[in-house]
Amino acid sequence: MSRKALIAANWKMYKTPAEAKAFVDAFLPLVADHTRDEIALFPSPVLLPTVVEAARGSSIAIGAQNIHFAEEGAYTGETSASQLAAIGGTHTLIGHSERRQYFGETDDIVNKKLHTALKHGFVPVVCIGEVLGEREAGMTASVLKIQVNGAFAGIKGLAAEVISSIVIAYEPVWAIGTGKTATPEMAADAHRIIRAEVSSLLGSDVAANMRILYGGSVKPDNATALIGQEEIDGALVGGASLKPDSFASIVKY
Ligand code: G2H
Repeated sequence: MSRKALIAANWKMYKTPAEAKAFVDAFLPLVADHTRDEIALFPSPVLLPTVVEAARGSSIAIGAQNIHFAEEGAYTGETSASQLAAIGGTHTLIGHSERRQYFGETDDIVNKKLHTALKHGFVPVVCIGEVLGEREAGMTASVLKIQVNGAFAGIKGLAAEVISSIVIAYEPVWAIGTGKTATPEMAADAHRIIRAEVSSLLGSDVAANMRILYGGSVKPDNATALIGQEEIDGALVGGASLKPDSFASIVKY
């Protein structure tokens, strides 16, 4: 089964509009000939119009780091799917561990956001992963299964072409921004667990086609070993995506 890799930059709460534009202007020439993989940038909401405009005409996809599940309403500080679509965003992260840890996002909220994202035709990147204590307690597989089941509740009834847009990002929380990376074998093991759970929930064809990215301290010097794994279909990159040359070298792993 051949799945086109997605290499995605999660800029978190970094960059001004001027810095974001300078990144795109420098980055586009570095990947102009790169067609092997899909590339996406996930900037802060305030940067989205600038980045969409700077990347216009390129094959780079632009997405939000978060959307609200409601269509609109009195949700101070939040961004709706319609607002994202209106400024040209096509992708969204859902349930990043920092959203779960600092903003109280539960599997139920992740599930609601996934339904909203799919309804609006976005490519949703659903983030899951275990914390250090769970890994050390031998709970990695059970945590991942609970997160997959929670995120995908009610998804089975949707049309196949809608389901096929879903991407999962496996991000072991203990490897995020810490410099610690899961070994390629550890990551691949987790991806097999996730794919098996998707298979039992949504069927083997859906599971075989679903892209599962790895995230957590991906850098130019470990990208090849990680993304080169048969089970790993790309990367969600934080710190090492902030500089054009660094992110371009990960794209070209
Ligand atoms: C994990 C990752 C991007 P980093 O959060 O989602 O960040 O590469 O800095 O660990």
